[in-house]
Amino acid sequence: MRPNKLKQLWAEGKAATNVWASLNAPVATEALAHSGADAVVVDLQHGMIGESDAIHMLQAISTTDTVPFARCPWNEPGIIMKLLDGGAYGIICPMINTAEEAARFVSYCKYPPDGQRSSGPVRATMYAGADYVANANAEIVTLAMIETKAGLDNLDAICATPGLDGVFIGPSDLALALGRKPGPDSEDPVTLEAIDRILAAAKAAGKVTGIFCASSEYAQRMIDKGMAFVTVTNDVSLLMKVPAQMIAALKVR
Ligand code: 3PY
Ligand code: MG
Repeated sequence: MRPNKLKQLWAEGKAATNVWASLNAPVATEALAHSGADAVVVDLQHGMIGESDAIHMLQAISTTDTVPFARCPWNEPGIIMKLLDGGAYGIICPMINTAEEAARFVSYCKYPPDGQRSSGPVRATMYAGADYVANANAEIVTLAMIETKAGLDNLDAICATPGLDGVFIGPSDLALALGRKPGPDSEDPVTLEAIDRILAAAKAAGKVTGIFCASSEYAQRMIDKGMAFVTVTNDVSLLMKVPAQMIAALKVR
């Protein structure tokens, strides 16, 4: 099976980067996959992306060595298993509140006896190799998002989930859960304290931590703290920010 580059990087204690794809535009996804990021995350939770869009986007990513990742819309087995069958090498699951939810999430990503994933890796086998089913449990990355009050309360139990590779911080939902202003790259002390708490709990459990960021400066700060997986930007903000800056720089009228 094609090895999962993220697992290799993390085993060496190295951090990995990702860019986030929210638009149902496979050629744009392909461009993101050529950015040099270690992974591209196809976001089916908040992205404008349906199931078949996601498969086309995973195909676009796999024209490169960039690792194809997806965020599922919810902790639901049907879509998680279809994304894996479509060649996703990692799943980020939003809004994990309890250890029981985390265990269910992991079970959807792993074939028996480790989980309850159903066998039918139609495209995954083309991407990964004929020995996919035998090795997928070890190669597929599972990340549970910690971004709710319950998730914070149950942090240690979630981090202890067998087979879970790590946690991923959604700073906007996390801030909302704490009664703070939502948004990436937060400087709010209460949100930052929660981010540190999540990182420490995951580290104590031997798990990696990732976080959604919106700039390389903030992503670097998070890597320096010990984060293993950082988002640096997403397609929508790239499309909105750069033309806006260029137009603002002109003296048109
Ligand atoms: C959040 O910030 O809540 C996220 O889920 C990142 O997309
Ligand atoms: Mg979120």
